[in-house]
Amino acid sequence: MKLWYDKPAPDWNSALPVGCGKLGAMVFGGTETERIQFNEESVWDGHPQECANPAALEHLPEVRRLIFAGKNREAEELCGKYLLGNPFEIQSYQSLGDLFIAQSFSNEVTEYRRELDLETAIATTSFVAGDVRFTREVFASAPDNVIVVRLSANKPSSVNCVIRLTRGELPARVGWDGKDMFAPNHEFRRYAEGDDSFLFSGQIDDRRNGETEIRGLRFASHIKAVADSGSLHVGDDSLTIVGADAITILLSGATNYRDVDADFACRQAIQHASLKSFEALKSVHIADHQKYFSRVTLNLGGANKSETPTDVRLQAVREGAEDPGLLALYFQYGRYLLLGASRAGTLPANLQGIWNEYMIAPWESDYHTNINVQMNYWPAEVCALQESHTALFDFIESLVPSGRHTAQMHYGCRGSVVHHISDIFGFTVPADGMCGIWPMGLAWLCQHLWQHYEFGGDTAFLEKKAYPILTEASRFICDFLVEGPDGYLVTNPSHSPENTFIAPDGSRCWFTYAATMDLMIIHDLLTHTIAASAILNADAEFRAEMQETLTRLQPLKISPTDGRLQEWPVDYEEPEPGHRHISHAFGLHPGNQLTLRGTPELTAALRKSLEFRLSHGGGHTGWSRAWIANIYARLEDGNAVHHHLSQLLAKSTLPNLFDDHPPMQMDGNWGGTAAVAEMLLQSHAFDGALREIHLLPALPAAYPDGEVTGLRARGGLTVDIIWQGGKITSAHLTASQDIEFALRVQGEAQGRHHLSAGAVLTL
Ligand code: FUC
Repeated sequence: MKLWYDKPAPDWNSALPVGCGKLGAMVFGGTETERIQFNEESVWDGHPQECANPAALEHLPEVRRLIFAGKNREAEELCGKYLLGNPFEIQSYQSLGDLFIAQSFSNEVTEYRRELDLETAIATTSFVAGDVRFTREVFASAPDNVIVVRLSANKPSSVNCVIRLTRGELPARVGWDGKDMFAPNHEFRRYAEGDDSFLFSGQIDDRRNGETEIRGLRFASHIKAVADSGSLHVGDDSLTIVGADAITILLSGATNYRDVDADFACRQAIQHASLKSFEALKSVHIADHQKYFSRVTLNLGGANKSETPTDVRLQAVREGAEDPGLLALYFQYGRYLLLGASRAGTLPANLQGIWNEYMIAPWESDYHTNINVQMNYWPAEVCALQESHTALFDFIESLVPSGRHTAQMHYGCRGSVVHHISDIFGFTVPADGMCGIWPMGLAWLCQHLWQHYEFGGDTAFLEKKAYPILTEASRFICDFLVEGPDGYLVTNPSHSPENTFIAPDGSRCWFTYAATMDLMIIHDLLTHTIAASAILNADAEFRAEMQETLTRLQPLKISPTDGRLQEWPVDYEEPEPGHRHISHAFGLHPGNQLTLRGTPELTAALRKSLEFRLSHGGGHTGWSRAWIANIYARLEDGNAVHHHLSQLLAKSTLPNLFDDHPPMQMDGNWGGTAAVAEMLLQSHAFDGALREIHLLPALPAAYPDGEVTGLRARGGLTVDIIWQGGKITSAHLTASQDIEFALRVQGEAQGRHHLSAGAVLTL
């Protein structure tokens, strides 16, 4: 379980990530110049502000009228003018800084290797210069809240180096919008402290549009070097170490986002960590990481290629080679990355997880709620990282008050709403162009709260955390729905994420009513809120209202001309038939309104829609490809899953195995990880029926032999499976609570089973 390379990283996309949820770093592994670019999760430009647009509500009735009258283009003009928030943009998540370590060697460097060990969460670079072997270890410690860098050598007094801590110093690189992606907008001071420390401290200058007051976050980063023998010298710009046996550098980072003084927080973290030896820091870190990471193991068979560098293996896959071991590594890397980007009590993983080298990142490295942030957490429950999932729940909860205000101001609705992008300052209004007018973000996010309950069975969590949010989202939906032309309840305005259609007058439009994805998300949300209110025996009246709403919801439609599941209520022509979003697949995955056996016609129609998308170039972004793999897993087509996962590796994966949207975006990693789990285990309760646990539902022929342990199924089961020659040979299902379920193995029904808490079913 190692990613390894025989050369230093030429760029960020080859550097290796470490992270502990709050702090993250990218290790380049340069020999003479080591660069460690680092992040702290809350280093965001911007500030909390009123963004609701008072004009929105006034124009909503006219927008609705025009859409129902088939005047989609006219409606769109009004949407653009009046329905967006004010302001209708968010600012970027930023890099915190860089640590540079300069070492000079008079001899040639040989025996170079850099690696990331997923089991210890340590990035190690080692090489020989002259007759000395140098080793550098880097890890991000969650228990100690610091990044630890250790430089050592196998001969005494050999470590000489100059360490610099800096921020935003890199040469300009211009992004797609013509802006310098590295240009820092900060007030900033760097200085040495004491005889072994260096720090920077400053504030993000977030003044825009004539604002005079700086309201940006204050940030800080401190380093302290602890040398084993040798001498340590503090200069104006750097720390110099001469003749040490080894040195340990402790690096901290913080902002005042959570009302703490950033400098104080850094100083405190370093003080605590410096009470421990390097070995103690390391063993506490490894134990903490392994507590989560080692819960799941996976072997997909194939030749052992661990002696081949990871980038060489990836290149071979790009050229068509089969490498099941690389996919297993990619799966575990997805788990590693989620642990690195998201822990209980942290902010959730953003578009780049926690790793971002820019000041103005692609898409601001934000929270996109029309698939991306949800995909980040698809593997969380099934892959036994449920604690990481809770970071998302805290974030969702934090958006509810602002979403309530937006619901009132923009739609005159009760409840709470989130649109398609957000930041850490409670942004919930429509933004970022027409595709921002999509009030389904919170409704979709609620699926995650319900899932956490389904997997873990924690009724206190359901009652205290999940249900209040589900209710807020459901109230908004019940108020937002209006009666459509066929007498059913519909959303209006409505659009299918980021996709357009050709209206009858020939114009290309975003908005209609009742886009299929809206209907599916609403079905998902209301079904779960109804179930939750029944379990908790709460709000009987509202439950009845939701039940009534569900029965009156516009039904899904199959095209009478080509048999595809329609993306919109009208069978519009599509200007971009290979569009990256496959939003009308929501009902099959990640929802379960459609199932292979429960809704065969709709599911077959969806499959046609998917095939149509693919035949027009669909799946061209990493996350889109990953989603398609998940959808095929639900369609129980293992060979298609294998094909799309291979394409994900071949076409959308960078040398450090980060997903390449392009550019780098981490949702594809997590979507791919989830797809591997989805091909091995599914667990659904369809339409209120008994939960079905399906072992190896979509095993590809390419992985005839393998073993997985520790996957989680809904209903509180932990599942281990061994298969050989394409057939299951044994399985253990361990129950954490009483459960009655229907068992299915590789497509074949295997009867009903009952397990009491603690019992194991052995096959
Ligand atoms: C959605 C996607 C894009 C990209 C962006 C961050 O808008 O359609 O492909 O992933 O999110």
